[in-house]
Amino acid sequence: MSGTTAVKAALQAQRIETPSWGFGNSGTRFKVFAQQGVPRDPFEKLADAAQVHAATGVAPTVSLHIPWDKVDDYAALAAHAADVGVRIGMINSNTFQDDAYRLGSVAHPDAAVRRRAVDHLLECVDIMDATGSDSLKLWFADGTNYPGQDDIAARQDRLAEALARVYDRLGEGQRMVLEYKLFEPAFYTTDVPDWGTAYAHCLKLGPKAKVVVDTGHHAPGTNIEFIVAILLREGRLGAFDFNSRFYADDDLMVGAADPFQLFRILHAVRAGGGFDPAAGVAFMLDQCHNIEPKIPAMIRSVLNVQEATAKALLVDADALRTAQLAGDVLGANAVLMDAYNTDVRPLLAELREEMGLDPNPVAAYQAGGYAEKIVAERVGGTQAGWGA
Ligand code: PSV
Ligand code: MN
Ligand code: MN
Repeated sequence: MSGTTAVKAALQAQRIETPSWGFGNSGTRFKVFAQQGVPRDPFEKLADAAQVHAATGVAPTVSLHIPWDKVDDYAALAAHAADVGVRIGMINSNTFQDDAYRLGSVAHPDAAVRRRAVDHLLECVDIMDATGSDSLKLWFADGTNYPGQDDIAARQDRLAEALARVYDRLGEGQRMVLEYKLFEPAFYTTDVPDWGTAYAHCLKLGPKAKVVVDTGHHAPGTNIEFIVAILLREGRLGAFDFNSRFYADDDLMVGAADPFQLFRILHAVRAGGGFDPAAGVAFMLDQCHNIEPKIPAMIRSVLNVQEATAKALLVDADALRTAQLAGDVLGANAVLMDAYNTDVRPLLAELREEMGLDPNPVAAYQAGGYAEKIVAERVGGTQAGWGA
């Protein structure tokens, strides 16, 4: 296989999962700007996600968020997904929107609240069984706002106990992925604030527990590619939640704020063997588009991941290794920059044509009439759950 053919094959094999909540109305805590034509139920969210897959050919799975995507019949939802051309991906739990969770969920001081949270997580595993999903994605809003509010270590004990109960419930072929976030909604301590805490819990749990790196969940200046390299090396990188941030958890389109950072991250993925399906790394988008049209923004995000992936795949690994081993600092850096500065859009356009797709997925979507159809058909779309 020539170099270009191998790069194209890897790009064609890459899968990028979209989030159901990225298709509903969303906003900040100041305002939700409702958009016309947004989905009214989980079935319509899947239909919109299918448009992203139809345009890009690499986004065949959709993450659900429970209870935002609660339905009576999950088998019917999975069947509908298949009808529109996608599959159900990860099941995201939600232990942050009930009044009971004011002081946390799985780390709450009250055992009754912890039980309620664990019951929800177990219900999510039931939904995995019913939909055929293989991954439970956990993000906890747990933490404290004031020094002394609760015991830091005791909260870790409660968290570990809850995670162990859910881990034990996982079936054959199922896994859990644990996401960390530096801060927010808690401001003093967060119970899973960083990759080290997530990794420590995963290590204790066992091989079916892995870490999620949400690119928006770090302090400014954090070297995310270093974290990626370490987690891959330890076999504990479970998934990415891709998005961009300028200040906090802004959830903007991935690759919009810092395309070079995205490239560096994906270079670390490649260097650590993370594009090999056997590594089990899921590439997902976790974004909410508040002011821009949602489906084209999701398509654009998929393209941004593809462009950064293509550049990472174009890094001349042999030349890089030679320069590194020779201590050629400038030469090694130049190998990386050459790849980053390559315009990969023609290569991707060519690949799409080979896949029977339009070379310009955003334009193809816009010309397809779907946006006009949903505006006409759907009245009263629901909010994704954020920023009310
Ligand atoms: C909250 O920060 C968050 O954005 C996390 O990144 C989760 O993955 C997502 O919400 C969905 O629960
Ligand atoms: Mn996330
Ligand atoms: Mn987030």
